[in-house]
Amino acid sequence: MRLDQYPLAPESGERSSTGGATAVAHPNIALVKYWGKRDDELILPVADSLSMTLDVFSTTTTVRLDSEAPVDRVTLNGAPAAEEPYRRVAAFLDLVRGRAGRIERAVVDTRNTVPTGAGLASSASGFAALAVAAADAYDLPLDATGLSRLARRGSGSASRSIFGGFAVWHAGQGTGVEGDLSSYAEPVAVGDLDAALVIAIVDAGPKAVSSRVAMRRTVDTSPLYRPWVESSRADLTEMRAALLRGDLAAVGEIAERNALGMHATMLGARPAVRYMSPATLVVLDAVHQLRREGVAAYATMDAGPNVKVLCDGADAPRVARALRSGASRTYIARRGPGAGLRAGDGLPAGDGL
Ligand code: 2P0
Repeated sequence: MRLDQYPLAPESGERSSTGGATAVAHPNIALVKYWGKRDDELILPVADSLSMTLDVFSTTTTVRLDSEAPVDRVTLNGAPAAEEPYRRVAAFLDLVRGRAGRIERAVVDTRNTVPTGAGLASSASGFAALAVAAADAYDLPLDATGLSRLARRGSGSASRSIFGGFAVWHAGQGTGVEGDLSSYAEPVAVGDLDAALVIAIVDAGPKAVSSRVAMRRTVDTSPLYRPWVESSRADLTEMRAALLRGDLAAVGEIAERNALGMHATMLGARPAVRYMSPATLVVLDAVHQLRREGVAAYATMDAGPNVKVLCDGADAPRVARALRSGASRTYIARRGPGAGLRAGDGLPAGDGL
């Protein structure tokens, strides 16, 4: 038994003297899902969730302070950010400035390596990288827990991308300050496990309903929501035990039923939200066929039609081949590192990156 081998986020104790910082973070895939908030403003979830941080599709974000600038400037992959992402990044910077007692505006440059049009969300890696870079640039001293709480305010799932390997995001208790202080992620102890996630892209188009809107509608209108939350709490307890045992089959079974249950809550919403497409079901059938052939492969899906298949690292190439019946592209991901500062630009180095 060990805590995960990957480094925690660095404490942002190393100060940059240049008024800027660059950070790198990776996306994570939840094996026990976050679906539903009890507080939209503070991004406090209804239940705990648990994820694996990936070693692919990193986000690199640079935050430079500009004391002359009247407003923040934000570029995404080299182009000015659209209105909605700009608003979210500027609101996040306001939060950091408020905590740090600073007023300078920032120039934010974010680059995602997730393939363009792959239909994979980048808000987890995006806000984890922004939290680490902005905290350093504004001299806000935060440990890994503080960075996780801060990243949570940008996007809930970003709280988990502060950590490498497997991480649990605690829902915490209460609302207001009590809720804010008690809701953060931390690493999960795992046994001997060579887990891979094969990412099957079935549809690269933009989603019809954002996960934020779908989540709220599900909590407010789906009669299936509360029962899923109850079963998800039990899934989390069982998942932690399965990870500790290094029991990939149990981890996969729990992850698959948790994801299907989450999608059932959305189908029960009024009006229904359906992210699964016919191609999603073709991939799910291929996963069932793999199991019939004796391969331990288990599916999970997020707020979109793409499928991520958990399997042993040694089986990943075979699983990827089998999924191509329904998927246009596949990628193999393994456990990746936590978010951290990047060396270069005269800025201090982050741990392990
Ligand atoms: C998850 N998802 O646990 C779940 C499963 C999608 C399905 O976290 O509103 O972008 O910014 O907190 O983190 C996607 O939601 O939502 C997500 P906000 P977020 O990974």
